[in-house]
Amino acid sequence: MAEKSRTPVSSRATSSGVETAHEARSKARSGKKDRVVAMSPMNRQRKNKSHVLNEKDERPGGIIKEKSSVRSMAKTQPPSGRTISLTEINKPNALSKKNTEIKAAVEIQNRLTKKMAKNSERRKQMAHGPEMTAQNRTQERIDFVDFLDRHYQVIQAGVHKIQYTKEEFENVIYEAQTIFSSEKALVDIDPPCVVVGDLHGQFNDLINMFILLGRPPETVYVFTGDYVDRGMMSLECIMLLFTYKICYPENIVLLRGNHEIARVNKKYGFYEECVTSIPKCGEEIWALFQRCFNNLPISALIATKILCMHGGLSPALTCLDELRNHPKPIRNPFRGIVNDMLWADPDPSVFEWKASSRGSGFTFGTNVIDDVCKRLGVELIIRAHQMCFDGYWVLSGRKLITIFSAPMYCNFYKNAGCVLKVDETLGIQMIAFVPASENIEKIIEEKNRVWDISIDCID
Ligand SMILES: [Mn+2]
Repeated sequence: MAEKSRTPVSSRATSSGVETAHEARSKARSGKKDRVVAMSPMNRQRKNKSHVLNEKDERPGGIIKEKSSVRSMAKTQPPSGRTISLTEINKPNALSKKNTEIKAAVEIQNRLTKKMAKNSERRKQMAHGPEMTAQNRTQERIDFVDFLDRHYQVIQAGVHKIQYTKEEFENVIYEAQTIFSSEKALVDIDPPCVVVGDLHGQFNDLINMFILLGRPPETVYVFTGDYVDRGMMSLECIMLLFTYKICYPENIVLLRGNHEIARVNKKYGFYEECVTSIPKCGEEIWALFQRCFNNLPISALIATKILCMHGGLSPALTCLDELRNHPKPIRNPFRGIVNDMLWADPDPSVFEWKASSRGSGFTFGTNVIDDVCKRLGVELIIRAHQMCFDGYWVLSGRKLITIFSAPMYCNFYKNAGCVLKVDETLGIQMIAFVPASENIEKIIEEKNRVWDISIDCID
């Protein structure tokens, strides 16, 4: 169990090692339930139904209940006081590293330098649009690595927005767009990697995740979309992710979600955030983002066996090559394979296909999941798009997993967030981020959250 549950998180970011489920249970029995964070889906749902944020009674901490063989839980104890303190952020290397790890890091760095050189060469060769050329002529490029660091430095209690200049927006959007437009609609990627679900502007949670699981290029990420809307810090999320894409294009995949569509994010928060927090040119920057979003890839394929997308399946998805070669940019999709894949939801009660109550895309039954996996030769579908209280939902004999990575969604739900870690042999670990139960009111108030980690393994 302990072996299965070991991750870079437990070895890097924790001081007290791995606690077994048995230990967690006995601790819970003895009344120390403050740090035991996972609970059964049933219990969590029951609790969440009657909770609003200001209630002072029991928080979404609970006792681990092993429900089935699918669910073997272990708990890693984070270092005490796991807030994102500035000291920790500024000293990522304080986490003890063995020599071998340092060597590995140097190798990664060397590989990365080569990739970066290759990529910048590719960018230079690419034909830029007229605006792009004007942009390059008139403006100095920003130092993207410094720019990345700034995102970690400014996050502290009381700082909830980052002020970007117009030049920074333009630089990041144009550079990112150039890279996205050179990617296929279906991106092939090798494991190991971490697959992440909806973020919805929860920037502090995103930063927390990078600190806990490693930042690109050290850890490779596949994000499945919905970076913007709902949350307060969509701009920070998208600017950080785009900058990672610019710096390490081979180590991070950013897929499109249904909220990376103009008609959606005009309505659900992103447009508002742009016009209120960017002086004078908010509308213009919002429009630039939309043009960039049109170039985002739709789907990722990990080691030819795990297919990732934001929403789900489409009746038009009959062949992966067709999807791979789908032309981009894709402006304002409202029907067809791309639209379906951004909007669809699984529903075990549906036989085959049914028009979605969302007003776009379909819901599909488990027989569709089985058929599509067989037809496309994939073993697993990973999608996001629906909030789950445990952060994940496994369907159809492990053929489809839903993940949702915005814990305490909208500061209203008491859900966990979850990401999936895919190893070289395509083993999957679910890493759930559960808001800690101590001082939760204070944490919410300061918009700085704490994640405890629980790790589920599935066979
Ligand atoms: Mn969505």
